[in-house]
Amino acid sequence: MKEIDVRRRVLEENESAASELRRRFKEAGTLVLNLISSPGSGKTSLLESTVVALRERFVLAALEGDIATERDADRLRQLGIPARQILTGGACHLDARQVRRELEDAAFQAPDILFIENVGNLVCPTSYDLGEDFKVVLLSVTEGEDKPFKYPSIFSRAAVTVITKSDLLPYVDFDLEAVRAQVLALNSRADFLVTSVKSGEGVPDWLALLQRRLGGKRI
Ligand SMILES: Nc1nc2c(ncn2[C@@H]2O[C@H](COP(=O)(O)OP(=O)(O)O)[C@@H](O)[C@H]2O)c(=O)[nH]1
Ligand SMILES: [Mg+2]
Repeated sequence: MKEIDVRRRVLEENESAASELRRRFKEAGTLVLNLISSPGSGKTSLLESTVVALRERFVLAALEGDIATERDADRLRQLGIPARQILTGGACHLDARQVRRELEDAAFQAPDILFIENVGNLVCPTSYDLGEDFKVVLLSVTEGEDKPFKYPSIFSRAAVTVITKSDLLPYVDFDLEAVRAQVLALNSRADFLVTSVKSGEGVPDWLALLQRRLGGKRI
C-alpha cells in the first residue's frame, strides 16, 4: 500500500513539473519530442540525420538521457547544435524535473525543436511525461515483429512509430505489415514511418512530419 502511495506521489509531482514545462514550451513556440526505444534502435542516428537536414532552417537543441557517458550529446554537439547529457545514475527514464533543470541554460529555452532522447528501454519512460508535444517510439527491424503487442503501453501512447534500419529488412524476418497492424490496433491514429538512415528511406517523410507538427504548434 505504502509503495503504491509513494509511486503515485512521484508521478503526481512529475505531472505538475511536466505541465509547467508544457506551458513554457507553448509560450516559446518550441516543438518538443520525447524519443523512446530499446538501446541501439537508432535514436541518436535518426537525430543526427535530422540535425544535418534541418539545422540551417531551424534552431535545434537536444537533451540526451543515459545511465552513463556523454557519448550521445557529443555526437550531436559535433553537428553544431546545443546538446546536453542528462545522466540518470541508474534510473531507467528521464523525469520532468531533470528537463526543467536544463532550461536554466538559455540555449534550451526557446529552440524551434527540442529533441529529448530518453534512456533506452520500452518500459519506464512510458509513464513519465516530460512536457513533450508527443512521444516517438522507435523499433528497429532486428528487434522482432512481436514487440508492439509485447510493450503495448508505449506503442499506444506514442503519436508516432518509427521503424528503423529498413535497409536490413532483406536479412531478417520482420513482417512490416504485421507490425503496422499491431501498432494501429493499439493506436488507430498513430503515424507509422519506415526509415533507414543508411539508405535514406523514409527520412524525408520524418522531416515533413516534424515541419508539419511545428507549423501546427505555431498557428
Ligand atoms: N544498418 C543500419 N544501422 C543503423 C541504422 N540506424 C542506426 N544504426 C546502427 O545502430 C547502432 C545503434 O544506433 P544508435 O543511433 O546509437 O542507437 P540508440 O541507442 O537508439 O541511440 C549503431 O551502430 C548505428 O550505426 C540504420 O538505419 N541502418
Ligand atoms: Mg542514443
